[in-house]
Amino acid sequence: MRIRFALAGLVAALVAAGAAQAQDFKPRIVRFGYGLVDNSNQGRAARMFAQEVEKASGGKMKVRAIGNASLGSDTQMQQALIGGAQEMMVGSTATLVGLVPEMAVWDTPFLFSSAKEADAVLDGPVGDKIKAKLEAKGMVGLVYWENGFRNLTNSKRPVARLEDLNDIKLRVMQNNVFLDSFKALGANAVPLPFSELFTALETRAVDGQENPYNTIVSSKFYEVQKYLTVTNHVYSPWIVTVSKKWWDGLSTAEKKVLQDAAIKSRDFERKDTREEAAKALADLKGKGMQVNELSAQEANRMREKLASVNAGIAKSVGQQTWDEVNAAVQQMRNA
Ligand code: TK8
Repeated sequence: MRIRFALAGLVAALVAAGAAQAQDFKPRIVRFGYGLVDNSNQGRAARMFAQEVEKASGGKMKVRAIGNASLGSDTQMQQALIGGAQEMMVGSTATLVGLVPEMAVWDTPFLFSSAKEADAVLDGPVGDKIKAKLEAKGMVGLVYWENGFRNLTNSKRPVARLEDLNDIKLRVMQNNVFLDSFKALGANAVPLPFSELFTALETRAVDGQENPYNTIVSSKFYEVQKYLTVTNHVYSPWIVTVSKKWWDGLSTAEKKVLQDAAIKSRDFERKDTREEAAKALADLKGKGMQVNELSAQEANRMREKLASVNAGIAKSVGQQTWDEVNAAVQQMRNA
């Protein structure tokens, strides 16, 4: 009799535990969109994130990593997140500037001089503060991933001097900092979504573009771009975001699974990106790209021209944000 009671109690406890778990995790499909091809640093990290979420939720949350901008360009996916039609994405912070002006601070030319500085500032208090501004716009920012230091490619000529940019029609991201920066350098800058870039280069609607080595490799830009100039003119972050409409309906346990997996994916993505970038230049040369570095003198001329956009960035992000970010960079440099 006693044993029977004990057993009944145990069963009841197990049922209760099961019910609690079932309440914590509902079966969910999470569409996670991104712009690059499946075989890219973005794709690899998206799949890693998907595995982590599935494992940590006991198979209840299934993340569908959907690349190639199949769900839309960065800005289209943002709108889908805001409206609640898509759950998650990763994309450039540069395309969020229209929603959160402070994001433009990450587009400041030569802001970071190393990945270590970028990690510390993006993952630190000011990075969090800017990320948190997305909530009022209908998105929740989880983590920053690395897109990386950007370099210039084109199909016209090697860019060795600033003047070589003069009649180059250059695709830039859809944001005023990039537009102003390349206008300041003398290029004919044209904003275009990334999803239209390969075709635009192939048909010569534009002559050039700028992106990290990894993307020049994964998007096969080497097939349509002959010249690569090592400029490292800006470090671009990516940011993993969630639809706030959808997020608000999740349990605490579900939110934690996404947050923890996002941090794991960030660490994985940065390591993977850096390893790939370290060998990408040799890859690109092997594919026939002609690579040149800028002389110290030309690099300085470029820096001086680009510094002219800083005042405009400070104004649009607000002096306080500008100062906080620059102080955080300085602190890293002095450490
Ligand atoms: C991918 C873009 C890309 C970015 C660009 O969707 O647009 O050039 O560097 O990574 O976000």
